[in-house]
This record gives sequence, structure tokens and C-alpha cells, in this order.
Amino acid sequence: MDSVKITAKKIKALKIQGASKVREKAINALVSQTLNSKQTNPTLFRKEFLKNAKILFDARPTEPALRTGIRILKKSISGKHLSVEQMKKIIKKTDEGYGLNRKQAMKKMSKYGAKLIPKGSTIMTLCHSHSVIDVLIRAKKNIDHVYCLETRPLFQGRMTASDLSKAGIKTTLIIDNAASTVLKKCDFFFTGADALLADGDVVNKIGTNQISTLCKRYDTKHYAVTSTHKFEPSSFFGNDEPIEQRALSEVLPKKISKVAVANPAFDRTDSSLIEGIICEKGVFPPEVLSSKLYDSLNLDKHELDFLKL
Ligand code: RUB
Repeated sequence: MDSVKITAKKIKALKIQGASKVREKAINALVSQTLNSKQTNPTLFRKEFLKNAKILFDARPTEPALRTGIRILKKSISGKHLSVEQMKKIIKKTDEGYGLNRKQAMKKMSKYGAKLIPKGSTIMTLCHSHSVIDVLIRAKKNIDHVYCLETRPLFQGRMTASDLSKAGIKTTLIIDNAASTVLKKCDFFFTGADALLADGDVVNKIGTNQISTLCKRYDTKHYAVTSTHKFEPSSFFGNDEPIEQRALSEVLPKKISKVAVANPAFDRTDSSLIEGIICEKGVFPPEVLSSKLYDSLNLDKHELDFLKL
């Protein structure tokens, strides 16, 4: 098992990528290091936990799923008079329950998603979303063809194309700029999500918004496949989801004199463009899901500090 520091390094370098995997690997590293802690003093133990949690929390700026996982663990040991042994037991139990809950959520999502895909469907996707891949593989009998956008600058679309083709799905990899030439014949545009926000907007890999906008033109349905744990509660209080800015060298390895470069990793798609959000609770219009989540979370503004870590 990798340490917290190594895991954070791999996440930053995108050796671990996709919100669900980032969350899973980060939580595994945090739990393992916490359970192996040599601290015997409860205050120092908690301090060590929070220090490690923060390293992971900050590894990628646009990842509410990761934050949710960490918040769940943090909350589990918030009781005042717990000994180190008690905290270790609680963390172990919380992690086991949480892991199971996430596996079941993934399964439900892929079932709901696959049901939406009728025989003979042609689909476009971008980047590398484990949630989307699960749906497509489950629906493979009904899929005629999947077009994967290569997803510059780091080409995660190649991983998706490889995963889908290994699963026996007819797959074509195209450059990002070729999207409009095939979107016309696609029935669906399936994407994952990194963040779900209070107004129903979805943050996902850069490029999602422009294809989603084009979907309206070509009558292609955009579905986002995402667990509700990617919902960012602080967005209900006006907090904006930060967009990760990645190294400029990913775009341009060798500088061009006087040319500025920008490299945002994610963009925000307006809820009005999205046909539905496929999550473990079913398939919902984006605003309906966010109002459901608001009701179920029962949030209070004073909890904002807790959300920060
Ligand atoms: C990955 C990406 C994925 C979401 C959802 O970006 O945008 O669509 O993270 O992934 P990156 P999943 O490669 O920069 O991490 O469905 O696996 O949670």
C-alpha cells in the first residue's frame, strides 16, 4: 500500500486519475497510514490524521468525491473523549462500511445508465471516467459504436478506448477537434463528473461543456454518470468550485516566445444542457437531483467550517 505522500504524488501526476479512483486510492492510503500510526496520544493522533488528510484533500483542487470521503472519516472520530484505539476501530469500521456503500453505488449507477441505452446506439465520450466505462460495458450488447475523444493534453481518451475495445465494444478514437463531424450520428454523449453543484451544473474534464453545447444542436442527449458523493455541499452557500489549473508544459513542452499558455483541467456545463444525471439513486434532471440532495443533507451554514477540513 502506498503512503499518503506517494499517493498524493501519483494523484497530482495523474497516475491515479478519475474522481472515483482518486477518492478510492486516497482513502485507502489515509486509512492504512492512520491504522498504522505509532501515536498513543489522542490529540496528536487526530493531528496526524488531519495532516495526512489535508495532503490528500489538496492533491487535486476539483474533487468533491475525495473531500466527501475524507469528511466522512473525519466526522467518524469527532467524538471528544475517544482513545487512540477507539478511533482506530471507528476508522476501520467506517471505512469498511463506506467502501461497501461505494461499490453498491457504482453497481446501481451502471444499472440505471445501461437501461437508457437502446439497441443500435452510437455514443460519444471523453476523458477516462470509470463510471461511464461501467455503464457502457454493462450495455455493450446494445452499443453499435463508441467514439472516444482523445482528450488533450494528457490523452485519457486513449485509456477509455482501450478499456472499451478490450470489453468487445466497437471503438474509434478521434481527435478532440473532430467531435462535431461524428456527434451528428451519436445518440448519446456520456460523461463522468468531478463535481455536482447546487444549481445543477456539472464540472467535468475540459471540453465537456463545448460538446454538451453542440449536443443541443445535433439532438444528442448528454448524460452525466456520477455518484452523489461528488456533490459539493458548500455550493449551496455560494462557494464556487475551483477549477484546477495544470502545468503549462502539458500543453506546450517548449515555450514559444511571448505566447501565453493556459491549461484549465475542467469546465462547468450548464444544467440546462444536461438531459439527466445518472446516479445511485436513479436518473434525474440536474436541478431535481440537487434539490433532493439539499433536502437530504439538512445543511446548516455553521457546517461550512467543517466542510473545509
Ligand atoms: C477525469 C474526469 C472524469 C471524472 C469522473 O479527469 O474528468 O470524467 O473524474 O471520473 P482526470 P470517474 O483524468 O483529470 O482525473 O467516473 O472515474 O469518477
